[in-house]
Amino acid sequence: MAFVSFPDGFEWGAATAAYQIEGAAYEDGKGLSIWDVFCRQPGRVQGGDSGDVACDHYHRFRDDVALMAELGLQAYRFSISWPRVIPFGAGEVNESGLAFYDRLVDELLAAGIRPTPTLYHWDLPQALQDRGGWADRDTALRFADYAALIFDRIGDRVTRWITHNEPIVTSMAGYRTGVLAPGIRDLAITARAVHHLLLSHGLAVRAFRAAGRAGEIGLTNANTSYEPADERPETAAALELARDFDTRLFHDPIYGRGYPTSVLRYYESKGAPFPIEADDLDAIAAPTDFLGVNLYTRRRVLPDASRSVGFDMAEPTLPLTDMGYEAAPHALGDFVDFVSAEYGQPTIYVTENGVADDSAPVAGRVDDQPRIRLLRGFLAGLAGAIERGADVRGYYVWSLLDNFEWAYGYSKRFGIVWTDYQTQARIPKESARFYSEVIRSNGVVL
Ligand code: IFM
Repeated sequence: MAFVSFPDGFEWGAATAAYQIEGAAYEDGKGLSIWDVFCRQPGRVQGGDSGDVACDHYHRFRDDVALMAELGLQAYRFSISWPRVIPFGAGEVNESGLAFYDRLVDELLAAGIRPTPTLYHWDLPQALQDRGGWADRDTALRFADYAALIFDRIGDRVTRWITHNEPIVTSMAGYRTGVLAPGIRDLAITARAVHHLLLSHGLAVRAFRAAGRAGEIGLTNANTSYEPADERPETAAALELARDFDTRLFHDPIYGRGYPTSVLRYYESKGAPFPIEADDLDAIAAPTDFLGVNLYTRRRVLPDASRSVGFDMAEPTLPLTDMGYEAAPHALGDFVDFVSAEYGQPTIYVTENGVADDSAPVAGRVDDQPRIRLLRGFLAGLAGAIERGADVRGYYVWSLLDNFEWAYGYSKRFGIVWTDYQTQARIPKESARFYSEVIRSNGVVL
């Protein structure tokens, strides 16, 4: 048995998102989001599920914060529902919605837990989607207004902000493959969405600096740790292409490098140019304070000349989790090594990492050993990356609670706390106890 410790002051948290846990989809003046609409379209979400009630966190947040405190959490990442606070995305502000986030922030602070809000975790006001959503440049401008409103309202108490959660998923799954809301499949619209998402991030960062609030702000993306499937030089080239289309597409512009040429060429060759206007790239590169890293797995890359992108993914070789992801404990440390070296050792928070595992209660106990095993490995890898020089300051497990897993409905359970969707009872799983001990000892036993 070995004990791997984390640096003093390392911060341990858990993450959730508004649509996945809040419920109260039609209460207190909240406007419609694209997810309210998407869930009602037949065949879009497994089991016809929706976030109408979800974990009912909107009504139970005080109990949930008390549970976080019992677990010893030091930080809590949640998202703000844009249509809850600005029902039509622009214009009229919903005071009851703002008051909810006021109360949540106060409750967290009273429990000694750092609030870490994400401004956008996929629930765009439907009124903005009706005008084109992220394909429309105006959405980026409205996002900056919304961000300024939130900075103004809770910026006196919040010291860590995330602009967007996973713009790669918002754009690719929302507008290219159409598996997530708004369910569009169009490459030209995807290119516009990518650019306007990043632009909105940059404009929000500028609004944050203009507001003169203390604290740090950054963007969180979804990442995969790519590995070459074999030792051939053409595989090494394919690996770099995969990184261009994934990590670099969303990180290079943030770090002032513009879009990767390979990606721009691909989109242009398909008649889907990025709608870049003067000053956009400067706005997108507005200096941030940290990089948020979400990571769940690795993928192995192969060259594939028959595909216009020039690469493909090899078949998995590791056991799969309930999400069908390879159980690759080394992936987190590997990715952090890569991204840290690639962008000059930025400050990093791991803003999501976790495991889908459907271990269920037996006599009131949820013994989710597969999750614990994988979390242990992820954390050991992360400690290694820190040891090798990455500036990682904190980690948020995904997720605090089992919740609405988007197109999978309630069929996937990522929580360290079991949610009984019938009674809304919460049962901390064995992984919650494991995580509490990680926090208490600031390290992990291997
Ligand atoms: O549930 C999602 C979350 O909303 C975004 N990142 C990945 C999680 C697990 O799939």
